Amino acid sequence: PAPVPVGPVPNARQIEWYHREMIAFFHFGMNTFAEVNEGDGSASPQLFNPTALNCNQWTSVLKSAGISTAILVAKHADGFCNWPTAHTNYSVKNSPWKNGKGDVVREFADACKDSGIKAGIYLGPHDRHDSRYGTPDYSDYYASQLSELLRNYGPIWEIWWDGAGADQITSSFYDRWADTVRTLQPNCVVFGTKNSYRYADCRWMGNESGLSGDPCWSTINPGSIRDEETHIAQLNHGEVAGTAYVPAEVDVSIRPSWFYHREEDAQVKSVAALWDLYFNSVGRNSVLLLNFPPDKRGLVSTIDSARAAGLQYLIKGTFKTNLAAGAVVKSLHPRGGTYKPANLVDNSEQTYYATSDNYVTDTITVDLGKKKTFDVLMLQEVIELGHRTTGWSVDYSADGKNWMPIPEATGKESIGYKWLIKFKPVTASRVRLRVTSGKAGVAIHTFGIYKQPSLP
Ligand code: OTN
Repeated sequence: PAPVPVGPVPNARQIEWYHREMIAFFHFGMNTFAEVNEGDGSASPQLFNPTALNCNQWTSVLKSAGISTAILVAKHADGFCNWPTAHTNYSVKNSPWKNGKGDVVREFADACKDSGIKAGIYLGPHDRHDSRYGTPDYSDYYASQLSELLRNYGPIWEIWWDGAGADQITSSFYDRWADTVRTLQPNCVVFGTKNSYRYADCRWMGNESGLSGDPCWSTINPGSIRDEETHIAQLNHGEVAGTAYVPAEVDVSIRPSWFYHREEDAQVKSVAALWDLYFNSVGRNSVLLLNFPPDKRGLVSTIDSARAAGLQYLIKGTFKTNLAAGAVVKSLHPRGGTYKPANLVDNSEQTYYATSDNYVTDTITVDLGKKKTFDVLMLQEVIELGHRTTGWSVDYSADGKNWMPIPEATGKESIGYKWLIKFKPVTASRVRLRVTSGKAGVAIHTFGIYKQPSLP
């Protein structure tokens, strides 16, 4: 029989979300033209006038970056709406762009649809323009806008409820708004913060620098999301005994700021920095939400797109070949049946290795048949069965007798959807995974070792 799940487990939205691995964020709006990061809501709609907006260019950047999901800021805290909403005059319809006939959300949604990219929406709960902010009338206003966006632009894959400045938005606001989301778009993932904690499919991870915790559990106590100021460490690491399954989404910008500023053209993250970022987010059981701020033309800078393509080159080049594929794998406590040790290296997520129910620890030895050099390690648990393993280390051997630890892969705790580690290249004919503690028997579908290509 199959192993029984332990603790909180992901819902269908979360399982799909994890598999996206990387999401693009597009911060574009009045702030792009006012050249600020958080406008106070007083900038004139006359300022909004992209000269060459082309969302197909945005999606082509994502294609070369291997990113298949994107979230657009429809309204940031300055309150300016990127679509011609019926519910305020503070929008593109009063701008000179396309004589007020333009709709950034439409162009974004259409470009995503045409390129097979899933589209999500950031609709800022905080609003510094609308005088109703924080009142029951604001709840109506926001709900109406949410309905417009969720009814008229096709499938919306994720809704982003930024907690910034949103403390006046109580849980009753979110009860209503979540009802709108669930009714109109049942499959929509919710990024929840503060008082929207009850609806969160994914959580903020506690900083905007792209650094998830080690360990990073998908489980957390909901109160840690609600009371984020005093629970930054819990957001960053998750909580191994947390009562809810709310994994971390890592929001970080490819530039210092969320919105475009020409002065930052020299500060776009390097490919090497993005590679570290990838390991510190995707490689730590989290999803990376990487921001590309389009400029005043309405285009993503070629600097940003080249760096993102460089990251994809490294991802593809590294993970194309699991050097453990086809190796002979043996373990101390196999469950038997279809849960074979060899499933760890068969490049399939459908099959997995499991221990017998009597064991939460194990030693799994991978015989590569000959010496191989590698500098990256990947582990993937069967997330549908909950977080199981809570302690693990990886060692290698060049002769099959003497085992050497990989220091970076020693004394690790969480695994989850994906755990990646990079280290100085080692050459070995055998590698072993020692599972030293767990909440339940091992259930891992992938053990991978890889060699990084050199930086592009
Ligand atoms: O000044 N801030 O609002 C701020 C500065 C640095 C890091 C975070 C924040 S706000 C924070 O943003 C998160 C997304 O990055 C989440 O939405 C949190 O709920 C919010 O409080």
